[in-house]
Amino acid sequence: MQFIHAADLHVDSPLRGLDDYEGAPVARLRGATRQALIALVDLALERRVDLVLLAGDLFDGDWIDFRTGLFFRAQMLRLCRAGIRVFAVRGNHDAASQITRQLPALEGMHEFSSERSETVDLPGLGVAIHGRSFPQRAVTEDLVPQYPQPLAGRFNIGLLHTSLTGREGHDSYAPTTVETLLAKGYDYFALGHVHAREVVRETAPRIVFPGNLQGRHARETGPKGCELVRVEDGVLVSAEFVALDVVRWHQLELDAAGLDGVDALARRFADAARALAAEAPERLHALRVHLRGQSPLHALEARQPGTLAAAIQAACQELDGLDLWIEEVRLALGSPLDRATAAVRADALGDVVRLVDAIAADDATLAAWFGERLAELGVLPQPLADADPRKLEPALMRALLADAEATVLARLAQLAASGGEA
Ligand SMILES: [Mn+2]
Repeated sequence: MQFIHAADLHVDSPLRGLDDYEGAPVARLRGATRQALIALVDLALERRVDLVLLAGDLFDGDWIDFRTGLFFRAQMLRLCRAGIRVFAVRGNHDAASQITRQLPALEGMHEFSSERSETVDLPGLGVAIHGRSFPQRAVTEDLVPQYPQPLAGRFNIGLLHTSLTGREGHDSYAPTTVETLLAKGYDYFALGHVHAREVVRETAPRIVFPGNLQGRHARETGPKGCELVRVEDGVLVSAEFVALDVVRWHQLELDAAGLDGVDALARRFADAARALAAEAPERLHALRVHLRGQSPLHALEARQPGTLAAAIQAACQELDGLDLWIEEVRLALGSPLDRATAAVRADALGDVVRLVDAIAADDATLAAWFGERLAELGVLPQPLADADPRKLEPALMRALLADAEATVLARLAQLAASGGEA
């Protein structure tokens, strides 16, 4: 008996803000959640699995129109026609209360009740599946104690959308603990909700978050896909991760140390990008580039803002045979000035360094200063939406501040060198 376990498909996730990016492959990015679902169904058919288990957040939220639901149903129909049964629970994003449109049920696909947990017994396969859907978005209680007892003589699977004991970047929903899961006496927990893949427990029972099927933005990096599990005579004999993503997101860290100009930067970027895309050359790779370190590059950027991002875009043009898109280039370049020496100067250079030190004195002062500056800007455009001071990490604010300082100092130094008034 073989089954696929996937979760967090977020089909037709809107990927807001893409239109603000120049040259973004918008259609391919927006279509990626659909293509990944097609790949999942292809895999199920190829491997002739018996079951497909979907652990919630099949959809991102209420469908804009019926097309999302019809597309999803057509894919499930491909499985059902091949005799593959589908079992699903709803999570916080597609809770019963969230989806207002409905389509005729599909014979062969079972969606677990949102009112109570229930068991589907499949004696022919020697499997029992236990599950419950979220009735509304915010499920605050532990659902596991109400899950049914395991059935004797079956491989018992618990299908559950949960944040478990809490995971960074994920709201706490249907919280529970590994101990509570163990006490249940099941053989496998097919979890959903956490978008980063995590094998919480290897075996007896195996507890897995497969991660989402397709990364949706630069914070959902690396391979995304599903679990393919084989059970023989009631015993799990193999479990493997299969990547199904069509767009792969990366955060590429580039050290600018030792780079003296745009040519050197382009070469360093090209080498790093080639290495990164080599793992899966057939996919579209979306990169957020972080350029860090102390380098004369910061002076180039200060003189002509946009130079470094353009150098990276230019390098990208020459990478034939690789499917790459630069989502964003973030700069955190250090000032080559000796800050300690600059801080005691009586001129404008000293003023800048002392001001930055005062702002960055502690996290609270830093957050308050960023809050005031951002408030002055009013509503932020979408690419800057995560610059909301309530969401910013102190480390990121310090990096932004250091970058701004480097820019100002470089301009001041330039003015001084050309004999202008600083
Ligand atoms: Mn999700």
